[in-house]
Amino acid sequence: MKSARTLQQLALTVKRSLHHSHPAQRSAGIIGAPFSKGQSRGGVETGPDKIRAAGLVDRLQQQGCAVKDYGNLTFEDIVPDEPVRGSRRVRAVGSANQRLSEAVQAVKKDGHTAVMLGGDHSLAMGSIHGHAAAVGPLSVVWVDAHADVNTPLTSYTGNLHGQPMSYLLYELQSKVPALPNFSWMKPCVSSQDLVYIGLRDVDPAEHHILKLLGVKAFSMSEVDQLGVARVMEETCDYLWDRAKKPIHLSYDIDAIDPSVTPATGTPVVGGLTYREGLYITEHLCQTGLLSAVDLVEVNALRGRTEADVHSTVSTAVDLLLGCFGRLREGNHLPDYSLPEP
Ligand SMILES: [Mn+2]
Repeated sequence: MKSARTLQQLALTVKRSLHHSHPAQRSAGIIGAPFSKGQSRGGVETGPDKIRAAGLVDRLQQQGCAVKDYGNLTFEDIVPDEPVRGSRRVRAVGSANQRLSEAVQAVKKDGHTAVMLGGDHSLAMGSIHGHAAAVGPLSVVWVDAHADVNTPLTSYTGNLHGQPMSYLLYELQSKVPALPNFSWMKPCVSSQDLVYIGLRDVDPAEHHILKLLGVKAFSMSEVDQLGVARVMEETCDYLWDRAKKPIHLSYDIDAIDPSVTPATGTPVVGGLTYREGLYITEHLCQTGLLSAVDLVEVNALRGRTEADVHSTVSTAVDLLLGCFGRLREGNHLPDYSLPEP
């Protein structure tokens, strides 16, 4: 009886300390990936510097998060880079992602939560590959208007930012042709360890793939039906049913409604509200399992006004702060003491 009570108390203490785990215990390792060749619109390569200029590093530090900024990666210009099986800039995308994968591995080995600032969403290949290479099997939470799971053979556009998940999933390997500069790339995600949130623009082939593999997806219909709190509860229940693995959050800014984040390459109406978008980050942060975050597709040249760009970039910063412990109820550092009169 006595020991049962002690155990119960211990469990309670552990639960409390988990719930109150402080952001100061986290550290962010930031990698800028100014890369835009996974799609055809210029401007997305300025994303990392725009997000930094909005004060990301200072604001993370102010909330008690240790930060190491690894700077921007540089990518070689590869010419010629003729289309392969209809896919464009394949060599540049393959080479950039190999570099990014190595950079993410280094950040993970230094013990940080990796933060990859894109750049377009083709960068998720290198980011997730590097993350998995460093820590082992992952849970992937993909927040996006699009599923980005076309194969090179199903893509309408030939843009690799619409294809990264097809290269990453074990189950699709027989459907993906060998491409130049991709020999380093090995699939590393099981379709049962992937959850989509925010989908509302899914191609027929992508929809077929999601159904064929039984991928868990909360489209905007499910967000409407269940509410974001239930979506996040079910997301974690589903992912943890097998094992509590490190979480890779791949956040495309176009998941948020274009009324809030218009400065992006492929905006789609009917997206997540600012509050829903933020809630996803708060919830994943509180799991204590968030191990890497991508924030991609911020494109300052796609905003019509300065206000468009500001709203998009500041939302991106807020999402990242949410990933590192910022709470809307307020935060204070653990050593805070009230001034004595
Ligand atoms: Mn995307």
